[in-house]
Amino acid sequence: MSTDSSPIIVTSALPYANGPLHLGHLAGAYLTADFFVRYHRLKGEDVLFICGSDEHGVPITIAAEKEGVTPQDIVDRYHEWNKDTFQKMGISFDYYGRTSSAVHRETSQEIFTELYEKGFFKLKSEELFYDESTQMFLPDRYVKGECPNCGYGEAYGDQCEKCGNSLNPTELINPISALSGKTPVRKETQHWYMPLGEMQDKLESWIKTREHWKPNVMGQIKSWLQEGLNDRAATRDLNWGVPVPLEGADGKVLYVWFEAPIGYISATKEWAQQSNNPEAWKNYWKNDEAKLYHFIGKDNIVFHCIMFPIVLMEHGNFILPENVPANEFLNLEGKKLSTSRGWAVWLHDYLEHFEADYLRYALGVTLPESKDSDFSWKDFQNRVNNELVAVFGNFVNRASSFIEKYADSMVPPLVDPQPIDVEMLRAIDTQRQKIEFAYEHFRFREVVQEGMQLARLANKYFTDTEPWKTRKTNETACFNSLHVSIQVVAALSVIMEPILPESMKMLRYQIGLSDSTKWSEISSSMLTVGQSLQAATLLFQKIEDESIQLELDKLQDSLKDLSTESNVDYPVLKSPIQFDDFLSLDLRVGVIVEVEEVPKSNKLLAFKVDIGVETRTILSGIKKHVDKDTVIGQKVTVVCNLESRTIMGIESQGMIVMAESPEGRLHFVESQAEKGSILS
Ligand code: B3M
Ligand code: ZN
Repeated sequence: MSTDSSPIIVTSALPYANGPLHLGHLAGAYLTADFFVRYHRLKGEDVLFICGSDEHGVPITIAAEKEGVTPQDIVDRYHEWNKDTFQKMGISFDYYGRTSSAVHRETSQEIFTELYEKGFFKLKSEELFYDESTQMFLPDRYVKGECPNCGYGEAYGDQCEKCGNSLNPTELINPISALSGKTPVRKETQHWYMPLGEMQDKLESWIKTREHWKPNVMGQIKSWLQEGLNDRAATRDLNWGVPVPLEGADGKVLYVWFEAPIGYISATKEWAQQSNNPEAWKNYWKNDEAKLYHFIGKDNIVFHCIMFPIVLMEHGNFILPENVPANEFLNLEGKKLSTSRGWAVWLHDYLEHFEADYLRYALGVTLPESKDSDFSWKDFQNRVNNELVAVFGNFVNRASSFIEKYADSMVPPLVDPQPIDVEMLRAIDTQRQKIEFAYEHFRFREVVQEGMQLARLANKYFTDTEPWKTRKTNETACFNSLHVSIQVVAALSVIMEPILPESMKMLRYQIGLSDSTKWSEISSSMLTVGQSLQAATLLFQKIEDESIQLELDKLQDSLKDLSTESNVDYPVLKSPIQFDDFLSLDLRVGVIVEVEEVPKSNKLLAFKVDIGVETRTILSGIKKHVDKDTVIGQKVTVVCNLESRTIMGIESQGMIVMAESPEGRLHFVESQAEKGSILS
C-alpha cells in the first residue's frame, strides 16, 4: 500500500435497516462508491470503505409497529440481510457497522457532550404534539392531518406527499396521531437545538472552497443557504435511539440525523478494533492529510453538506468532506421507483436470477449522475447481450480460443508490428488516461463507457486483422494479431475490475495474471511471450427474452397486487370515537356554483358552494384531481362547521369532503339528496 498519497476514507450513506435493498439504493450511494474505492485500491492507495446500518429514526419504529415486533427485531433482521446483499453485489466495504452498537452509542454521546460543553446547543422550550393515549410525544412523521397548502387530508407533520410542501406538525389542519388516531394535545417539552443559522457564515466560507463539487450538489446547497438555515433540534422525545447524555434528558434521544453520520466515525473505530489497531481510525478522521468522500443520494445532501460539516466544524477535531458526489434518483420502467407500491427491483431477488456483474455494468452506463435516469429490463438485457456478450466476451473468447488452437495456448511473439498493431496497443494507454480523468472527476458513466470502448476497438481490430485468414497465409501477422489481442485482454482485466470484479477475476485466472496486478502495471506488454494460458471459458452468458418477461410480469404483479381486493393497502382504521363526536360535525350537501383558480397556486381551486342556507367560499387543493370546467352543478359533501381559515389570502369557510382511492386519486363524495340536506 503506497504511502506517498493521502489516506482516503470513503463512506456510503447508511441505509435504514427497515427493509431490503433495491435498485435505487445501488444506483444512489453504493455502486459508484465501490467503483471509486476499487480504482484507488488498484492504484495502491490507502483507502478505507465504510458503511453500516442506520438503525434509529422513525422509519424503524414505523416498520416495527406495522409488524408488531420490536425495533431491535427489525434492525437485527435487515442489518444482516442488507450486509449479505451488499457482499453478493460486490460492494467491497472494509467494514459494515450498525448504529445500535455500543461503540456508536458512546461515540455519538461523546461528540454530543463535547459540543454541549462548548456551549454549541441552544436549549429551547416548545409545545409539541403529545398523544395522551400512548403517552408519547409525536415525531413529525407520526402526526397526520390536512395540508394547509393543498388540502390533502393525509399529509404528514414533516411533509405533504401530495404537494411536496415541507411542513411543521403545528401547521396541519385537524391533526391526529398516526399511532392512536386521536387528536393530540400540545405539551411543553425542551430540546437542544443546533444553531445552524448562526453557523451559516462559517459554513458558507467553507462551501466556497468546494466549488469543484458536482453542480447538482452545489445547486441544492446554495438553495438551502439562500433560504437561510433554520436551527434544528438535535434531540427528540423518543425511546428508540441514542439516549441524550444529559441530566434531565430522560426519554429523549439524539435526533437520528445528528447521530447517523457519526456512524461513519464509529464504524471506522470498530474497523480499527477489528484490525487490532484501535487507534488506526485517527489516521483517517483526525488526519488533515486524509481525504473524506461521502457517497449519497440527493435526498441526503443537506445532512452531508450542511448539517454534519457544521457539527464537525464546531467540534473541531475531525476532517471535513473533500467531496460529496451525490447521485440523483433512478426510475424504474419509466415510473418513480416506489417500495410502498411494490414498484421496485429487490437486489436479493435479482441475485437469484442474474450475475451481480451484469447489473453493475448495466447500471454503470445509465447512472443518474447529474439527473434522474431510468432502468428498464429490456435495456438491461440489451446491455448484457449487445455489449458484455457480443463485444467484450466475444473479443476475449475469439482471442483466447485462437491462441489455444493455433499458438499452443501460449502468448505468441510480436514481430515487425504493423501500424494497425501499434495503433491498437497505443489505444490501451489512451483509454486508460481517459478513464483516469473520468474517475478523478466522478464521472462514472464515462469510466464504464470508456472501458467498454477499449473492448469495442479490440473487437474491431481482431475482425480487421483477420487472423483466421493470416494463419494460413502469414503466420507472423497472425501471431501479431493474437499477441496484441491478448495484451489488450490483460489490460481490460485490470481496467474493468472495479466494474466487473467477479468476471475480471475469472479472466485474470485464465490469462495467468496476478490478482494483485496494479493500475500502474497496465501497459501493452503485461503478458510475457511464451506464457501459458488456461482454457478459455465464456465470460458472459446471453439473457433470454423469457427471463426478462418473467421479471416484467413479476413487476406488474407486484403493482397489480396492490389493486386486487385482497391486497389493497387500505389505510388503517382510526380509533373509535363517541357518537357525540360525530354529531358535532355539521355535514351538508352542497352544489358548486362557481370555481376559480387561486393565483400562484398550482394545487388550489376556490369554489363557491351553495349549501342551501347560504353560499360559501371554500378552497381545496384538488386542482390536479378534477376538471375545473365540468364541476359547476356538481353535488358535494361539505363540512360546514369547520373554523374558517385564510389560505393564500382567501378566507375558506369549510371543507369539501373528498374520497381518496388506494391509488391516491381524489373524488367528490356525491349524494342523491338535494342541496342543504344534512348528513347524519
Ligand atoms: N439512513 C437515509 C437514507 O437511507 C439515512 C442515511 C444516513 S447516512 C448517515 O436515505
Ligand atoms: Zn399539500
